[in-house]
Amino acid sequence: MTKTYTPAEPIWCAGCGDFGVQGALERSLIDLNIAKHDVMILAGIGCSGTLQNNVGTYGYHALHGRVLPAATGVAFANPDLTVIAVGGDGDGFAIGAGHFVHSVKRNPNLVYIVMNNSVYGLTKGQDSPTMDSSAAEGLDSTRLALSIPGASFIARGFSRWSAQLHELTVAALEHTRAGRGFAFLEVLSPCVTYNDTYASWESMLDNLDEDPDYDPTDLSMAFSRGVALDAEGRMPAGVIYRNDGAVGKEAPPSMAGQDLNPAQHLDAYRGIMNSYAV
Ligand SMILES: Cc1ncc(C[n+]2csc(CCOP(=O)(O)OP(=O)(O)O)c2C)c(N)n1
Ligand code: SF4
Ligand SMILES: [Mg+2]
Repeated sequence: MTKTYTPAEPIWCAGCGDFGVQGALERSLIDLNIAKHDVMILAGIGCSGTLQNNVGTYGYHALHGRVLPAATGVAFANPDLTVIAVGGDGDGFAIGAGHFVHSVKRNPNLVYIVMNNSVYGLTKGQDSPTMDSSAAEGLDSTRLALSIPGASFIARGFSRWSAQLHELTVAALEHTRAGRGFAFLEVLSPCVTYNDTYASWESMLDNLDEDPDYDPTDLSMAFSRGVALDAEGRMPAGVIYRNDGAVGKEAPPSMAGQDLNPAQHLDAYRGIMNSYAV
């Protein structure tokens, strides 16, 4: 029984980028002084999703591709929780792509961390939507998110750049906890077993956080920089876009906060039941 309440040890291969993502998340929750019982981590299916097993907060393992609807439900049902959805690039941008688009658009108050390794790790190495292959160029999720009306926070980290990843995780949590909505953090998190991209990704990244001329509150600058970098075979890291005036989607009245005294609805219930009577 005790095991149920004890976080598991990571099962990732030695060198997997997901260790860095978990470390940054735990450190950020500690730095922001958020109690475990005020956090819920929800995960999709994949090597990345097992992060949820390792952290002693509330947790939920959703169906593959369905972590965002579940997380939105949690955020609406209990707005006092800090809700964090995690998953892989297959989970988020293949089977779950529709949910990703509409979550960015609706802007619920939750953090979404995608561990992008450009491969299906758990199922042993199939191409994912972000993989550059001979068949097709990989999708850039940050530019997809930028194109969706309502986008309020878009950032990219790299699991090897731990100091920046920590800062980005804190910034994402702060965005959501301030009620500004959906904070999307894509972390380049290499899979050493099926797609080891540590060296190639490091050489491709342009760290926007170190560029004094880059303004992350300027949507058109975010787009044009992303497109220009892509043309050079490169990609941005850091806070790509931030709307500090955004307002997270209002939760409908919380079930937990409602007076559920059945007596007050008795006449309505009787009316409904009577309407079925023959
Ligand atoms: C509905 C459904 N379809 C397919 C699968 C098989 N499946 C499990 S994980 C996965 C992809 C994992 O890739 P990703 O989301 O990138 O996570 P990673 O393992 O790379 O972290 C697939 C296709 C499943 N579990 N459920
Ligand atoms: S298979 Fe890849 S993604 Fe999965 S744990 Fe190993 S290194 Fe990480
Ligand atoms: Mg993956």
